[in-house]
Amino acid sequence: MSATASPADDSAEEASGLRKIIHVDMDAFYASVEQRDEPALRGLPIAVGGSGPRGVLTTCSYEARKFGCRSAMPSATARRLCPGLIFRPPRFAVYTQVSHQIRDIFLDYTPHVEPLSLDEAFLDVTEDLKGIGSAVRIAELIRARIKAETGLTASAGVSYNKFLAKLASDQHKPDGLCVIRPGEGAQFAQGLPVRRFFGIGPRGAEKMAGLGIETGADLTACDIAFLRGHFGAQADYLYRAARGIDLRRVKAGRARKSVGTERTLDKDISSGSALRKVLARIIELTWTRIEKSGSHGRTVTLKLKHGDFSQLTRARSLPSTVASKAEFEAIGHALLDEVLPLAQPVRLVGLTLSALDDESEQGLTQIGASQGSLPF
Ligand code: TTP
Ligand code: MG
Repeated sequence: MSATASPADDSAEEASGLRKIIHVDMDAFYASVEQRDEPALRGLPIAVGGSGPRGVLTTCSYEARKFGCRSAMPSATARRLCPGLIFRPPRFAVYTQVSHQIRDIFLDYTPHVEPLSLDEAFLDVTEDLKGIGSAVRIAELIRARIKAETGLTASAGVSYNKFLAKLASDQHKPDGLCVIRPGEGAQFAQGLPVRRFFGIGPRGAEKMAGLGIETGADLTACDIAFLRGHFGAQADYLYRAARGIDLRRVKAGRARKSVGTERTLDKDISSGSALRKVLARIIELTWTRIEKSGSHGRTVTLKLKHGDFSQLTRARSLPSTVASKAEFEAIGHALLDEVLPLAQPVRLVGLTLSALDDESEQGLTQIGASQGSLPF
């Protein structure tokens, strides 16, 4: 492996110049909101999510993290790790309202705000609306205002691209600020385990480990042809990221990517007729939300999660937007028919409309929009 070949548009990277990017991410977001609104919970290990036998944590307070509790962990596991764990159900309306509050704060400094979910966003402050000039100063002001106006803490990362800013915001959590300055990015990325790279999930990290790639430094030892052979479309991103380079621009107004509903079932089911009934209810709920938000989308995705948490999805994209509930319904059921009969019973059913062509400002994401028991 050598680093001779490089992605074709390397020169564009150099030509693009440095930008000032901030990534802001609220700390233990849902759990912090619950502790804010119920002071008796402050300082205690708490989780937000279903407490029943099939519940899953959406998140948990830092006090609970000391016991090993984590987002997406089954509630039963979390309770074993932390017997005193206190559960609260999620209150999405409150989280959405806080999300709007922080969005309004960001917009005071720059119009270039790209929300990634209810609690995090990228800001491009290369030019800022108040003429402050310093991204670090802006990040400090934003964190102070979030605390003053919402009573919650946020962590921020400041750097010259999105990849590094996001890594930085995670570096000194909670209530932290980290700056990766020009010239420091490559070294920072190379010192990290690859699983910390945005876009590399546990399976990706495992595959890399199999190839002897554990850290960013190991990635830089791979040439682009090798990476393309193993990682296809992701190769150029990885090649650059390991060098602290990321060409992606902050794109404003990308809050809403999909409208979807997921339901965790009381009992695992495998019968086609029972699943059709569940799907019919999900279609009703989702279509109401699609209409309420004025969304128009072209892709319908059905998701089924099995009892062992393995997942199956089927999607269909139309040349134009789904025009009616009847059409949405027909596609949803056709997707279900494609996977029947099922090899194993399912615990969760979800249906999503995506490839939206609206730029609605509601700030909902798939996570925030989930209903019933939580999806993860
Ligand atoms: P995160 O920012 O990933 O987590 P967090 O804010 O709870 O904690 P951290 O301090 O590490 O940033 O997600 C934001 C919210 O999104 C989180 O509070 C709950 C929700 N969420 C889920 O519903 N399911 C999930 O699997 C994750 C990761 C988050
Ligand atoms: Mg967060």
